[in-house]
Amino acid sequence: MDKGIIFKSLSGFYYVTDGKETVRCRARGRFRHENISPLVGDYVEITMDTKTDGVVDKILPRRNSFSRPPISNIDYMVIVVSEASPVTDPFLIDCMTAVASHSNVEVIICINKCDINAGEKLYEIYNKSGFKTFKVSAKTGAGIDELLFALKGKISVFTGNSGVGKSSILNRISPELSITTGEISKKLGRGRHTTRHVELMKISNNTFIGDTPGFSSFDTDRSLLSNPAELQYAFPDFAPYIDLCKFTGCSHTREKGCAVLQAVSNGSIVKSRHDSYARIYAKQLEQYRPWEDKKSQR
Ligand SMILES: Nc1nc2c(ncn2[C@@H]2O[C@H](COP(=O)(O)OP(=O)(O)OP(=O)(O)O)[C@@H](O)[C@H]2O)c(=O)[nH]1
Ligand SMILES: [Mg+2]
Ligand SMILES: [Zn+2]
Repeated sequence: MDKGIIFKSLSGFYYVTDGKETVRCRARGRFRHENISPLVGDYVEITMDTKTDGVVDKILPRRNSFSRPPISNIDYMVIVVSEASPVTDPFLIDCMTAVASHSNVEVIICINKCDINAGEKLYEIYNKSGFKTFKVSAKTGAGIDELLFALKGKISVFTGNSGVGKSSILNRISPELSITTGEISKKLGRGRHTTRHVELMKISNNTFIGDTPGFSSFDTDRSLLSNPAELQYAFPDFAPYIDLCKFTGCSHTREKGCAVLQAVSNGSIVKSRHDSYARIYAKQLEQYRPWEDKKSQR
């Protein structure tokens, strides 16, 4: 094998597959000197040392990368949510969609536990806002085939609040994975999350899915605390109205005659989406330090 994708990183070794074989690799010392770490999701060139072991020589350009969880080249961020216990707060979903948008990752909303609660409220919000939205049940298997079909040939990462059923859906997709799942409430003293490390599971030839522990660990600070003027572009459902808004530098939060606010009041933009935008915007204004923003130092 001379090239492949890193699907697992453990104790300083990178596990590379070309879809057929797996090679356990070290990274060239050069990477450490240049302060670069190979990431799960990286496409790499390798040199074989023995039949089973090799060295990562080169990391091909990444289309995106995250530090928490450490992963790259994601096609889809699958935000797993639920209206059964634990109920997902739309504000958290909107933070994640903004992060995804900033990082050039497409979003899929996956409403799980539909055997207990059909998730109509969340479906209404996200389907209407233009996101691919699926209703599934890891327990009964309902909707899982449709979800899987959408993920074919892509690298996807599951994120979502702890206990929402990310690992359970993966087990339903591929029972032989046997990922540990569990009730958070019962795990006293052993840490909150069941899922700890990041690994891409190979579902079929070019289809990979990564499980991650709850929302809190996803890389949110980088994009959410950046320039407030850019936040509007992280809400793709606002796009047609941003173009119509005639005020330069409009915050779309209180200006009279703002086209975005008008779209919210006539129902073209879902109100909870705009509420989240305004909440993140206010937080950004509080913390924004223009003199620390590289782009404004030009
Ligand atoms: N009724 C029902 N229960 C589910 C469903 N999916 C998952 N569960 C249960 O919800 C609990 C949590 O599921 P996990 O798959 O561990 O949740 P997770 O999102 O991976 O949680 P973390 O790894 O902590 O982030 C388990 O007890 C599952 O059996 C579902 O579709 N219906
Ligand atoms: Mg899990
Ligand atoms: Zn406006």
